[in-house]
This record gives sequence, structure tokens and C-alpha cells, in this order.
Amino acid sequence: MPQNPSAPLSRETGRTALVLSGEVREALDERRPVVALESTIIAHGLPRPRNLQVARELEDLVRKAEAVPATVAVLDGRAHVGLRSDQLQRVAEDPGVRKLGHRDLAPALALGASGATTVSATAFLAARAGLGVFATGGLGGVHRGWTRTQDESADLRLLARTGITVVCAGVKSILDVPATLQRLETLGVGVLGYGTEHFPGFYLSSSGERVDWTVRTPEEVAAVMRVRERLGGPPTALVVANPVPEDEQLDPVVHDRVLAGALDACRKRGITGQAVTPFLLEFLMRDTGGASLEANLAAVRGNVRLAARIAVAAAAG
Ligand code: PSU
Ligand code: MN
Repeated sequence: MPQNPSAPLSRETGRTALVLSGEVREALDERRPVVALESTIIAHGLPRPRNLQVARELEDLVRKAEAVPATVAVLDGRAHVGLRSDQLQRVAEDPGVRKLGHRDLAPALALGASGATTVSATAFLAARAGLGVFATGGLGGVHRGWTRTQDESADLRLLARTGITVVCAGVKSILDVPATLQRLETLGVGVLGYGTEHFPGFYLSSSGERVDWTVRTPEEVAAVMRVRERLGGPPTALVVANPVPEDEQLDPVVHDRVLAGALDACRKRGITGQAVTPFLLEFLMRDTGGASLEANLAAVRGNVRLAARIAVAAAAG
């Protein structure tokens, strides 16, 4: 095992080695751009059968931008970075696919389980494989009612210790956004607004909070990545916060009304732990008549396209 926790794992050591797809391995060897994609959104964040279509569409978006997609998941106790078509289908369709955060990786690998990876597990595995850019929908963060539940997504602490650029539409709006931004600051995670002075609101173009730094091109993001690397120091993530276009966002009035109902239902039903986020996302989808799903998908597509452009700019630099 390498001494440096962020150094790429040797790709062929025993049962816990990462399995890189041929396409991903070749691209890394030739220093061509690769984009990591998370799989929890596929297995637990989107309804079937739309989720499989979306999983394939996201990979196609990366390819169209001349980068290689690397969807990350654990199958039968092996951690995959880059999936074959049948493996992607299994992640989308198999009801036995669990939700795996970073802390779940060791038990899942040791016990031969299968699971989709959250932001924390995906960022960890992608960085270990040597990937620099990762796209998702919205990060996890500090939940509303944290003082009661202490529910803060493991995404935040893992990103504080992992050198990877994460393109997202901010953090999920079901969360306490100001508290999450404060945690990101405390943890030393860099945040760039992409083409905006406001932190995006996942389903909404703006959360109403401001960002300290705004970038406007993939080249500017790549320049920040290079300087961070030259500066050295402990690895931390760089969050590129990319808003959903205003004409594709969820109506903010509908958002606030439905979210209040969702949070209420979550509390009343006593839902806790890993089930909270999927419950809230599904509630919103149902009670907005599918409108939140369309906004979520528009955000994810935009993030995947931008991540590919950033990976291309970073590989060219
Ligand atoms: N983005 C989406 N949909 C999702 C997620 C992100 O558009 O379902 C997932 C990510 O995998 C993220 C997880 O890491 O939700 C957060 O879950 P939790 O709050 O339990 O940490
Ligand atoms: Mn949680």
C-alpha cells in the first residue's frame, strides 16, 4: 500500500485492487482526459427505468466532449472505475445494489457486496485511480435540523482530504446550505462559482448565498487546479459549483412549498441515516409531478459536460 494516502493504488494488488476498465486504463496511460461519474444518483437518486437511460446518456456526454467516462461502483466485492455496458445496467437495475459511502468500501469489498458509490466513495476511488475530475448532481452536506440529528453527509469530510475537482450544482437544496458552505470553509475545501457570483441551489439556479471566487472558462478551472498542485500541501477537493440554467430550474415557489412537506414527512416517519437523502429526493419528485427530476437531470447533464471540458483543459495544460 502506498505511503501517501492520495497516491494512486497499484492497479493489480490482490482482492482490493481497483478494476479499471480497458478504456480508462488506456486513457490514463496516455494522459488523455477522464471524468469520474458517481453511481448513487443512478441506483438510488433516479426512478427506474429512466435511471439506466440517464447513466448511458451521461457517459455519452463525456465521450462527445472527447473525454473518457469512468462510472464508479462496487460489484461483487470489487471496486470498478469505468463500467462495461452490462455492469452499468446492473447498477441501474439490480435491487441488491446498496448505497456505499467511503466508510462502507472496506466491508463491501471484504464481504463481496455490490453497491453504488456516493460522492465520498466515488471521490476516494477516483483519486486512488489517478483521476482528477469528477461530476455529480449535488453534494451531500449539513442537513436541516442538524442540531437534533447531527446528520452531516460524509461527503464533506472526505472531500476535505481528497485532491479531486468535483463539478456539481452546489449542494442539495434539501440541506442547510449556509451551514454546509460554512463547513466547506472550515474544512478548507475550495469553492469556485462557475459563471456566477452565487452558490447554485441544486434544483434552483441560485441558493441565494454568495461565492468568494468566480471562474468563467474550463481553462480558468484548470489553471486553479495546476496552481493548487504546485502549491503542494495536504490534498483537498476543489468544488466547481455550476448552476442549472434558469430556464431549466424548478420553480422556486413550488420548490419551497414541496420541500417543507418533504422535511415534515421525513421527520414524522422517523427516517434516518442513509435513507434520508433518497427519501427527500423521491418525495420532491412525486409532489412536483416530476418537475424536480427534470431540474435534477438538467443540472447533472450540465455538470457532466463541464467536467469533461475541464478534464480536456487540464490534460492540455
Ligand atoms: N446528486 C444527485 N442525486 C443523488 C446524489 C447526488 O443529483 O442522489 C447522492 C450522492 O451520491 C451524494 C449522496 O453523495 O446523494 C449524499 O447522500 P447522504 O446525504 O446520505 O450522504
Ligand atoms: Mn446522512
